[in-house]
Amino acid sequence: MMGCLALPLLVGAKGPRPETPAPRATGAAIIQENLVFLPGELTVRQGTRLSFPNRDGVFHSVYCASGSQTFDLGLHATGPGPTVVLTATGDLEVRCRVHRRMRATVHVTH
Ligand SMILES: [Cu+2]
Repeated sequence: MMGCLALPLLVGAKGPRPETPAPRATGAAIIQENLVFLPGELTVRQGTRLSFPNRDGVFHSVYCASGSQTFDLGLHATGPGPTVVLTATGDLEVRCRVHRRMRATVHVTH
């Protein structure tokens, strides 16, 4: 009679271990919708490419004038939006030139 060959070969195939560090150079997004940044606060790792999709039917203009890194991504219409690579650790306050109340805080960590 044939034996059962279903051997327990799944050892070590359970996905990432808890101590596995987060991958580098990942992407993240802050969505612009209903005239706010979503999320309004975000923590990412240094090297992250941050994108700003625009889901509104109006232009937005993303910039950061102070903090650990400054940038001005300009006006952009509805669509995938501009991106920026966060090269420095620290805190950033992202704002929109068109809508002064739009603000988001980004924490960039090692
Ligand atoms: Cu805006």
